[in-house]
Amino acid sequence: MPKKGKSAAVACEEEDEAPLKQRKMVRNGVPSPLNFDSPTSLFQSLIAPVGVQEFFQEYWEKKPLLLQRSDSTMATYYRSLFQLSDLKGLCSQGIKYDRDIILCRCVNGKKKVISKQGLVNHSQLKKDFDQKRATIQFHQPQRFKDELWRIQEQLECFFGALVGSNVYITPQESQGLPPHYDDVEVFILQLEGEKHWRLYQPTVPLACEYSLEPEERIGSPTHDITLKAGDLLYFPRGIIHQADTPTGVDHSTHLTLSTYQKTSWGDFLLDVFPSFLFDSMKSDITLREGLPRKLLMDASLPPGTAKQLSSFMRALADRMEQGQQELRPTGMKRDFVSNRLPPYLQDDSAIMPAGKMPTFGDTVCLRFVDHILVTVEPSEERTDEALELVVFLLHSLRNSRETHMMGNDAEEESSQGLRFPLSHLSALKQLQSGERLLVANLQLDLDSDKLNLALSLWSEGLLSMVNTHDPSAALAVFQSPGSVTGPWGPSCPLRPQLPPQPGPSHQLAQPQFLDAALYATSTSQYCEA
Ligand SMILES: O=C(O)CCC(=O)C(=O)O
Ligand SMILES: [Mn+2]
Repeated sequence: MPKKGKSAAVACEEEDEAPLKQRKMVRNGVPSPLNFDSPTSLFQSLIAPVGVQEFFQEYWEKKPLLLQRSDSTMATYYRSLFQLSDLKGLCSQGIKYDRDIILCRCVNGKKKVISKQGLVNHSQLKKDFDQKRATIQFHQPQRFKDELWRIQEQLECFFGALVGSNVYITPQESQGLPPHYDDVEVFILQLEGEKHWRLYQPTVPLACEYSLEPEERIGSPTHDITLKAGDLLYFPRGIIHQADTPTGVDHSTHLTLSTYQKTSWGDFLLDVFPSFLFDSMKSDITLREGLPRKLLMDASLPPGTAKQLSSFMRALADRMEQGQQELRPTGMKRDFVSNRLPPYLQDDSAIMPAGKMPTFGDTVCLRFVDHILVTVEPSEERTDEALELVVFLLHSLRNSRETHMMGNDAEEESSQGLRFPLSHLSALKQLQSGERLLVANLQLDLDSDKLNLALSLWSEGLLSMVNTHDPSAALAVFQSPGSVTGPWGPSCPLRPQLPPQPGPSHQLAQPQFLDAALYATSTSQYCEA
């Protein structure tokens, strides 16, 4: 989300996007010690007094960081994020076992799931909590709690990766989960009461899968810590851990923020390599030569196969290094953009087209720049002879907050975005860099393309006008060679007739007035929760 107070080249701010009041106060009146001015300032305030640079140098993916605050403002704020007493209201909203809540308890080193089905009844939940001393694991509370939505949305901008969360509420003298490690980087925020944590040396550093680890394999703890309300603990994926609520503490509530699941170099390579190889086959005949006859029928591969493959790989590596071929991490990009939280906004109208339609003389810039990704992908109309590439501008403006991180594959339902010919890539990069520029100065050959691009982005709610119309710029375009009649002249197929009607919330205001002349076609039907 664009922010106020940045340099003109980067910031392209609008009054309506984040009222100042919201930045300073939580809606229920609890002052926020977090700084929401930018994704970096938010992260900085989350891990203060440690600095961002120090964090990434010393701790990230390396070792745990414990921040003991003894700060009543922080404790009050953390408590406001989620507390045991919130469950009553949440139960009345129709939360379900399994999907939203799991009840579990660690007994003799084993996880016992106290399974229930259907809707959660608050008095039953309370009974299981008090009498069975079950831990309540609440999934993805940012779906219900605005302040968590606000925090996680900013963290997703900061990391450029999905950020999920779980709340764990554990009664006195109880433990919910046996020793295990997770496949995510975690930030544990102690919201209520106290929790005793033991951390152990990883058996699989930077693990890429969740796993239980039997007590006899974990050795003695490297860290033995008690978190109090307002404290924060970070540890990398793979660190073995277990936690219990000590005697004398009524209950513990903590929030686990998690990120960087499947965001490793290996995952990136898995994403880019198939398309890279596919593209290379177009130009390298040796990759298209046939396998030895019946190779697949042998129980083991013939000698020399691995050598042959490794020589292909070396040639591919050289090719990659020369940089002639674009690397396309399309799967990861699409997964992120289509599953992340939408911008934190109180009012859906903020994502509707803003102000009047742009013209050549307008200075414009992208809105919600942190929520926009550009991908280069093969056109669906690809042929064997030539690989036609197209550009997609994908965004998360209309993603569903209600299903965030709930495992529904949003991408299948909607590949949100606008599709452009490859010739539009430079202009899109220009805009994506945060630059404010005249529509007339977009890096495209044809004036009609410049205007089409501006109009399609504006219709999608992604473009805002920075200044009032500049008639001299418009005149310059009217008079430029190749522009015979001007943008709205009689021969222009793009002449606007009606401004688009904003649809109901979560629906795209279709740029119907652009009809067939518009290259950009929305591929999105938008997620309806
Ligand atoms: O509270 C617990 O029992 C464990 C919580 C946990 O494993 C986590 O937050 O990752
Ligand atoms: Mn865990």
